[in-house]
Amino acid sequence: SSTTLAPYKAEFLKAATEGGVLKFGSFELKSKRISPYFFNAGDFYSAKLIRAVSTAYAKTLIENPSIEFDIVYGPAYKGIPLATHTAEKLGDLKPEKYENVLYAFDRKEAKDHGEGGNIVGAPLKGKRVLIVDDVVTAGTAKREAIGKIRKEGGIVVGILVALDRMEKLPSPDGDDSKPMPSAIGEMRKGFGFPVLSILTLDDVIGGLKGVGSEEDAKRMEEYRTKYKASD
Ligand code: OMP
Repeated sequence: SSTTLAPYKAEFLKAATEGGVLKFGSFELKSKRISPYFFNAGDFYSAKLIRAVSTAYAKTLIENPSIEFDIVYGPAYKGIPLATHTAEKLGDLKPEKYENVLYAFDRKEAKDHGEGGNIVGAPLKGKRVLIVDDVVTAGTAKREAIGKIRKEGGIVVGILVALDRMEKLPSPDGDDSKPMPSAIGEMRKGFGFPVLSILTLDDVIGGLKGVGSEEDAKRMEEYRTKYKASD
């Protein structure tokens, strides 16, 4: 609940809400679900919001010291600034541990001239890679990122996102009314490495109580119930 949210998480939620990163309305998701809210990490485009983002990502990693990594990797496009800012903030907040941390990201299109290749930044081969991304809904984009990193010889050791939307996996037959397990829960079980989120949908709904509009909060609660996981 909002009362137990760590201060850096509460500040991140406040920045995302005030900065218009968290939007209310009607949005079609990658999964085709129609959501009354959308978290657009592409809208963290001011110096103030970048600081809120890099602080929240870096502090989450500092608070989970058992996840050891060489490279912070952000999937194109929205993961790219997340990776560079997180790496910079890690080195800033805890240089004794993170000063030599590296970053990398992928190209959406392979480059066939110049230096070539699909990866920009630190070479992934044999390195421990931490993926930073925006949101987990179904986990599809994260599976693609893992595949790309492994193809380059990188070892994925964890994923960190801003928001866990707490949704169930899509049903294979497309019938979303069927009970299905949690998307992030299945990622955690299947991947064998930690999948962290700074905020969950519960945190967001709890944090909006008495702040945002009653109507938005009610529609978010209805959506949460509709796509709630069976486990
Ligand atoms: P997966 O859960 O890995 O399929 O990723 C969902 C992707 O959808 C995210 O990486 C975003 O690109 C996008 N998305 C958002 O950015 N914000 C949201 O609130 C919801 C989605 C989404 O479409 O589910």
